[in-house]
Amino acid sequence: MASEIIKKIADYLVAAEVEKREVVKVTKTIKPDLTVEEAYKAQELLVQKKLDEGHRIVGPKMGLTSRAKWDQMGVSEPIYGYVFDYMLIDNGGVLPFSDLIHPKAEAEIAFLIGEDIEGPGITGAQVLAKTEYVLPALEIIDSRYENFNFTHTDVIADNASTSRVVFGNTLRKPSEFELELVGATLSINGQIKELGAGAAVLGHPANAIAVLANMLARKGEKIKKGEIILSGAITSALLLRVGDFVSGKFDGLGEVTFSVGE
Ligand code: OOG
Ligand code: MG
Repeated sequence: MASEIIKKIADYLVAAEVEKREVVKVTKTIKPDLTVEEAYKAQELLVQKKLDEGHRIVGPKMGLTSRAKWDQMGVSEPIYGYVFDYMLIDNGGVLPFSDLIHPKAEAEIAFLIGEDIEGPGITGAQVLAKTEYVLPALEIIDSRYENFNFTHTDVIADNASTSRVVFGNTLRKPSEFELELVGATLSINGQIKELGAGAAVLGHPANAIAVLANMLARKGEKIKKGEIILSGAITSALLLRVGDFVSGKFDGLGEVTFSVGE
């Protein structure tokens, strides 16, 4: 049974998301000594609340897996969270700004998993062997904390800032690529703002999925066939404004776009 304080943290963060309201971080308000284990417990409760409301999990996601993100956020430890079906936006679609708090966009490579992956001891090569397809994605993160100001455990409890995802339409077999060499650009209104390559993500994006499998194993869980998993942002995230047209281009994987509406 989760303690009252862990329940309070989950309720605090769900309310912030639903009410589209930024809140002061948990380690400043509810529990200054929040541990990693307690933070994932709070995240689990938050995920369960969404499942109870009838939402479905698309897959787990990895975050904070590149130096660009570590430098931007001041937290340099990979984390995971969960993407739900209500978070999906069609490629080329519109993100209503008023649905969110202070959204930022990130370019990521996603993995469609072909076979269960159960840690511990999983390597990037094993992940690739069990990956059906890779596809490009833009993640829209929206920390529930004011100014995206958080510690490692705060952001874990907040479901790793997960908010919306746009998947691209190009699915390719991972064996057709050297994914670490796939170049990516992130543009707003036709101007390239960030650029990088797959290798920015722990040397190879498959390594991020391996880390995930090994983290889940500590709780007796595994990556499941059919899940679509984000491997984490290649570059730092860009703050969005109403009217922005956002494009991520990935060498060999095409383009993913969305517009920011009111
Ligand atoms: C945490 C989420 C990070 C990524 O791809 O690194 C993330 C944050 O920066 O708010 O999704
Ligand atoms: Mg991300």
